[in-house]
Amino acid sequence: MNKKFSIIGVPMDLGQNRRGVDMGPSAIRYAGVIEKMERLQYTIEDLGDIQISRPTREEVQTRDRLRNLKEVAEGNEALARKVDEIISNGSFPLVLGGDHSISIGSLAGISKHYNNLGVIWYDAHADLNSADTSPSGNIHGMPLAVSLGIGHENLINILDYQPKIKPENVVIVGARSVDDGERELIRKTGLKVYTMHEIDRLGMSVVMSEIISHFKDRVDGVHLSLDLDGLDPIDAPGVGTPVMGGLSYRESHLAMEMLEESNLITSAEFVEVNPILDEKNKTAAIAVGLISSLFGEKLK
Ligand code: 6HN
Ligand code: MN
Ligand code: MN
Ligand code: MN
Repeated sequence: MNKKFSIIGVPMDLGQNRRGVDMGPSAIRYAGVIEKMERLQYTIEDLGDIQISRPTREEVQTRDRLRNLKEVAEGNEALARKVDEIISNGSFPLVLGGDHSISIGSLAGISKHYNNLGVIWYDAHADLNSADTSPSGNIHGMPLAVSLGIGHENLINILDYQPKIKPENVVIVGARSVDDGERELIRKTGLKVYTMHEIDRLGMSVVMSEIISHFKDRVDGVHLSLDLDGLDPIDAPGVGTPVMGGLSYRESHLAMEMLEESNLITSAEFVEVNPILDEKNKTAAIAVGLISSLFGEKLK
């Protein structure tokens, strides 16, 4: 794996309506992400945070089916340019969120560098909504659809190309809260989804083996988009949209270790850590634990 890492924080909370997730990058830094990575002997640079502008009061009052569209689009444009630059410099982008709307910018910046980018979407949700199907108007429920080229033009056209990814290159892991419109899109596109049901039946080890062989020799890079709400709220309580019956810390840890061994991952993001809703920064600490496993921390 690439030995040079660039951390970029995205204090974005405008893709949903609970404040606090903008402090996610600080919480993950405070939980020791840099020190951990340095102990793993990586060269690591912290590029600080992308600046996110706040909506005016008038904008907040007139918000509609796409809450804070303007600010979310602008923030993602800036993130996309930064991630693009990181990869051009030969470094591995590690993006810290922020709500999941930031995947729009991450994938825009990353996918430019690949012909066939694979994506692992580790999440309780499918994030496949658009303005017409969304039950909430929250853009953090839309980034996977946007990256497939479905959604508002200001979001799908970031960095002036689309779509960013192809449906056959996407795998969702941990889904247990999927809206009707999302289900229809999954059926239409044939997108690969491992729901909790399949993970319970097969076990995480088999699921990850299948995903790894699905991607091997088919893609030229794999982005891991890990939403901490993919984990069970007992393990990861500090998230804005918790759903019971999720993946355990141990299963997630195993998944990261298997991905590390596969050598497939070329970029990653950890999103939706909300320290205001957390218990003593536990969810940020779990994010750091998973990041360490993904980058090769071994017990012996
Ligand atoms: N996330 N499907 C719901 C919505 O509002 O579209 C929840 C989305 C959650 C998004 O956790 O990143
Ligand atoms: Mn998500
Ligand atoms: Mn989620
Ligand atoms: Mn381990």
